[in-house]
Amino acid sequence: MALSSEQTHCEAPVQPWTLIQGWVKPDAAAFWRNQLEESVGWQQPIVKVYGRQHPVPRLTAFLAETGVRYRYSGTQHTGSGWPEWFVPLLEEVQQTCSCNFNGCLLNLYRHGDDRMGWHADDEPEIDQSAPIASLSFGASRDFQLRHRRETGNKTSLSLADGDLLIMQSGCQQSWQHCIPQRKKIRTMRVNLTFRRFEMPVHF
Ligand SMILES: O=C(O)CCC(=O)C(=O)O
Repeated sequence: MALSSEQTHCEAPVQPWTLIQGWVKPDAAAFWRNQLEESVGWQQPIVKVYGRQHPVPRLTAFLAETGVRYRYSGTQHTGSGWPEWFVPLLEEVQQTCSCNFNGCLLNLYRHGDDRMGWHADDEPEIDQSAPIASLSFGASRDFQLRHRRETGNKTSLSLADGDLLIMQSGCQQSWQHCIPQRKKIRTMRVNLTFRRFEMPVHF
């Protein structure tokens, strides 16, 4: 019986991401961490899980070009334009990733109890032909990935202050990721995921 190429090769799945450690230098990272903590309108959305309402275990915000729409944590968010102070950071990320990102989801983990469960950023409004760039400031946190075909096999990256992780196009279709709880961590972390959204079509 002929074996398919998948059966004959049994290769580990390719890892479609690139981690650039220290992409933002420490002084600039301290500046951005403070700026983000103070200038962003952080919120703690409430989500319904098994019929009960729970606050999500972290703070969130959404910045985007006017008109970009994104539904997360049960709520529809609409971009109202990039704040001026944010543009220099956005432009650096766009240049490194060669991608004209039009939205950014921000997460603030106040301490190690704050976390994010397993998921993929594969919602229909995200342009899956574009990369997703994840920029971290503050406390180092483990970022775990697992392939959808091998969910018992986890890869863990430590994302530290100033690190830029680029998840290439296609990553979200095959891989999931999470930020697990780490009880011993007492300091905060801010993470920005830059994304390219499809613009709504108006008739
Ligand atoms: O905080 C992180 O590094 C991950 C954020 C994330 O998974 C997301 O925004 O979808």
